[in-house]
Amino acid sequence: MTKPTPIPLEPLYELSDQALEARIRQAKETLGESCVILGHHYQREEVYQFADFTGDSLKLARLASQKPDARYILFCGVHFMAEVADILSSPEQIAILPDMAAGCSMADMADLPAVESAWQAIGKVIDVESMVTPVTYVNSMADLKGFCGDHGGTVCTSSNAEKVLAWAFERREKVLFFPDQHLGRNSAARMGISLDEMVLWKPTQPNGGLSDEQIKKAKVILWDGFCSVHQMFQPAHIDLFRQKMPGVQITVHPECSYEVCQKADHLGSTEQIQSAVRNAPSGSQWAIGTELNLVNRLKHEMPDKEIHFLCPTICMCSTMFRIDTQHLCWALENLVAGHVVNPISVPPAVAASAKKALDRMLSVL
Ligand code: CIZ
Ligand code: SF4
Repeated sequence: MTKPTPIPLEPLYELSDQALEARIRQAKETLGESCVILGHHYQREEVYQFADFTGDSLKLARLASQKPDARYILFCGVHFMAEVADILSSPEQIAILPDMAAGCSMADMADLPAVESAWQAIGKVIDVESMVTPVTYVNSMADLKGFCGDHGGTVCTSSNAEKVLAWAFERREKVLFFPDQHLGRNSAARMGISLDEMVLWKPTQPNGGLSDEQIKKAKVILWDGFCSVHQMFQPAHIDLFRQKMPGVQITVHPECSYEVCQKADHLGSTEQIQSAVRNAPSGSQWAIGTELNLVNRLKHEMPDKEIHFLCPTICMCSTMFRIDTQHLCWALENLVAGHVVNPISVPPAVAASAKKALDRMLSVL
């Protein structure tokens, strides 16, 4: 049998929005239960409307694993999210990322060779295997989750970082946290760990830019990574809102800086921000510090509340934005034609190690 030729992407850019949407609907209907479309909170509206399930990365990956009839898991999100869906789903299921260029700049800030060399360097100063638990934010490559799985470590999300850190400290006295310094710092600070007990590991500098003494004294070693979207929010933006709107409640994502999180009224993951605002009384005023698409959606959904974007400039996840209706249509129509484009397949050995780390996280939720 000859292999079907993939349908090309380019001609889809010549279609009108209506024509494109009609074709997506048609392909979705033809595929029926065999394909589940997942839409992350940061996804643009044109794509989000086609999602069968919406949520944060972990909720979506777990939902996909509970849908064994769905042979295809089309993840409208970014690369690490599709990897987690692949790891948590059954071997028969195939995770698809409609555009392979939809990565995460934060996830790219820590790679396996750099983390392994940090582990070795720390190991020259202290007994790393018995003293340090590696914890990776879910926004990381699968092989880093595998590293954590193989070294007694775990994974966290922005919803459960404090619980996961508590789990880690029950086992070993120190944590190496990557790639996001802010989530690590903000979560540890909320557990009562002082900033003096945290150090920043700079992967491009010898010994992470730290003295042996600093490594010995630290409780938390934070990787020097960050989210380019959430770092745009500044303490001055909060001051401005408080001046203009004395009753405003400020809620921000823990990927924002320590200074911003300290000034906010509430900190939370995308799911937590969403429920805080949904559960608030009608007429309440909010300024929200997270990705623009989510804030705009909440604004639209709750016209009875006054919802503002915390930053005066646009802060959007430009990599998530790469998933457009053209790529969604292209991926779906290729499935209809019997061709899987952009499958995300984590090598089995890496997936097994990463699953150990993910299972440890799921056991403490
Ligand atoms: O895990 C997720 O989906 C991300 C990236 C953030 C969040 O707070 O949900
Ligand atoms: Fe990555 Fe930041 Fe986009 Fe989240 S918002 S997916 S951390 S680049």
